[in-house]
Amino acid sequence: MLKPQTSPTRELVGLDGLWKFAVDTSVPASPWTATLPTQLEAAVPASYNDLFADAAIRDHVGWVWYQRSVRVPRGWAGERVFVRLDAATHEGVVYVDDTKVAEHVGGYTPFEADITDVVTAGGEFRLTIGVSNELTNITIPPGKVTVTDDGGRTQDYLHDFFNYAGLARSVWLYSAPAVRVSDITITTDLDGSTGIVGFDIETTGADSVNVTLRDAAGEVVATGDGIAGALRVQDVRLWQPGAAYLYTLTAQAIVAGDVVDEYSLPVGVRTIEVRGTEFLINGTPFYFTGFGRHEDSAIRGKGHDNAYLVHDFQLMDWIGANSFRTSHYPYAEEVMEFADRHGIVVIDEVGAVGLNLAMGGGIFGGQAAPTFSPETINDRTRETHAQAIRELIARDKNHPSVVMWSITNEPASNEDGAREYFEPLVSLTRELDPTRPVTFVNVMFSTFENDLIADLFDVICLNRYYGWYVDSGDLKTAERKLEAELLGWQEKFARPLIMTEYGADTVPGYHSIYDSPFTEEYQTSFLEMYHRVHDRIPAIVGEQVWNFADFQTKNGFARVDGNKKGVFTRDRKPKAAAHALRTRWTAPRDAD
Ligand code: BDP
Repeated sequence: MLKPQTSPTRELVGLDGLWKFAVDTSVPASPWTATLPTQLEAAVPASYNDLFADAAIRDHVGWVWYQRSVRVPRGWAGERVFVRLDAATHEGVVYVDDTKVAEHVGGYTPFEADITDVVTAGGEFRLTIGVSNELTNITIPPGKVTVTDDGGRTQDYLHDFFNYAGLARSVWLYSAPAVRVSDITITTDLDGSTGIVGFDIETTGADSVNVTLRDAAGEVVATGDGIAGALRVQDVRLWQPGAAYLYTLTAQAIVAGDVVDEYSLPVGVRTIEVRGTEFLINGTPFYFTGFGRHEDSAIRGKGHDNAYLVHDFQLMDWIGANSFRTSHYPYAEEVMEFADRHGIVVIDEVGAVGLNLAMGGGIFGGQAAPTFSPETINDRTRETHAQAIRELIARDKNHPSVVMWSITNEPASNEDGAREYFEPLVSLTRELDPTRPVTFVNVMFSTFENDLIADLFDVICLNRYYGWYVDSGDLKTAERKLEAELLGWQEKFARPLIMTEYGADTVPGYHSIYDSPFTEEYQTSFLEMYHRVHDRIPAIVGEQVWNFADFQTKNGFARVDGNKKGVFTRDRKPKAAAHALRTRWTAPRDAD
C-alpha cells in the first residue's frame, strides 16, 4: 500500500492537530452523524489515554469519537480524493458527514477511503472517526472484555504493554488522478558489481508505465517501461547497515502518450541470505546489535513524535545499535523510512503478541485454558492474523531496512495446535514475500525439546530471562543454564539464532555492591553474563536487549509504573548499562 505523497500529479493535506473528542458510553456504539457534543479536544497523533485527567477515559473500554471539519482544496476538481489513516488502534470507522466511508480492523496498519463522490472541491465536510480499543480472542493482539458486577466493562490482555488506543499516527487528505499508480513492489539483487532492481507496478488502467531510477545526486542511472521488469545499475552503490545509500525510483502512469500520474519511492539495493548458521547482508555475515523497542512516551502513549524519532535513533547510534525489532507491532511508517535513510536494520514484527494463555496462569499458578481451541485462539484468530501479515507486508515490502519478518512474539509454540495454527501463516508470509527470511520469537518455556514450530522458520529468535524470572539474583546458575539451552538449540536446528530479548528491570539510581535485582549494577552484570555466553555460541548472530527504554504497562501489581527493563529511562536518560553496552557495541567485532 503506497504512502500518500506530493508529486507533480498528487497533493497532500495533513489533518493532524486538535480534534473534538468524546468517549462513547452507549453500547453498542451508535454511528456519530452530528456535531460531537463535547468540550474535549484530543491531539492527533497521540493515544488518547493519558491526555486527560480522567481515569474513566484512560480505562474506557469501547468506542471513542474524533471529529473535525476539513476543506477540500478547490484545485482538486476532477481529481480523486482520499482520506487516509496511518493507524486507528484497534478498530476504526470513518464518516464523511453522515456517510460511512471506511471500516478497518487492526490497530497498526493504514487504511484509506476514496471519498470523491461525497465531497466537493472547495467545499467543507465533517470528518468523524470512531476508534475502538476492544480486544477479543479473535483480534490481533487478543484480549478479553469482562462485564463487571456493576455493569461496567474492563479489559484484560496478555501482552506486557499498556493498551494505548486512538489515532496515534497521522491522518491525511490527498488527491490522486483517476488513472494512477496504485502499487509498486521492488526487489533487489546483485550480479557482480551490477545492481538489479526488479519492479512490479499496478495501475488503475494506465496504457503503459515509464520507470526511471536516479542516484542520490539525481542522475538517471537506468530506465525501463512496462508494468514489470528489471533495471540494471552498473557499479551499484549498496545499501549497507550503517551506511545507507538510496536511489529513487519514479513510476509514471501513461494514458494516450501523456503522463497522468507520477509516484516516487526510495530504493536501497541490498541482498539478504541465510546460509547455515549465518545471516548475510550483501554477502557479509551480519551480527545484530540493538533492542526490542516500543512506541511509547509520556503523555502521547503510542503517539508518533518526530522529536522522539530523531532522538531515539541518535541514542541508538551513540550506543552502537545497528538494528531493532518492531516489538510487538508495526511501527509508524516514518520510523521505517528513517531506518532506510540511516542504515538501521529492522526485524519487522506483526502485532501477534499474547497468543499464549499459559502466561495468564500468573504467579498464583492458575490453570490456563489451552491456547489453541475453538473457544480461545482459533481459526478466526488465524484469519485476522493472516490479514495483519498481509497488511504489514503490503505496507513495508519496499523498505531496504527490513531484513526479516517476525510473524509472532512468544506464542504457545509448545502447545497442541501450534503447528496447525502457524504452518499456513509461514507459507502465506513466504508467498507474499519470497525475498526475506521469516522468523518467530520463541518464549522461554518453549524449549528446543518441546517447541513444535521452530523448524518452520529460517531464523530462530529467542527471548530468555535466566537471571531474572528464573534464577533471579543468581547469575552463575543463570549462565550455566543459558549456555546449556543455547547449545541445545544450536545443535538441533543448525540455523541462525538471535537473542531478541534479555533484560532486567532496573530502577535508575538504585545501587548495591551485591547482585541485587533492580540495581543499575545488576542490569549491567546481567547483560554482561549474556554477552559472555553469546560469544561462546557460534549460531548466535545477534543480541537485542529488552528494552530500549522503560515503557508503560497495564495496571496491576506486577509492575511499578511500567516495565523498567529499559537501558534508557522513559524520558531517555541512560542507566549505567547503557555505557557498558556502548563499550561492547562500538568496539570492532572479531571476525567470526
Ligand atoms: C517478554 C515479552 C515482553 C515483556 C518482557 C518482560 O515478550 O513483551 O515486556 O517479557 O517481561 O515475555 O519484560
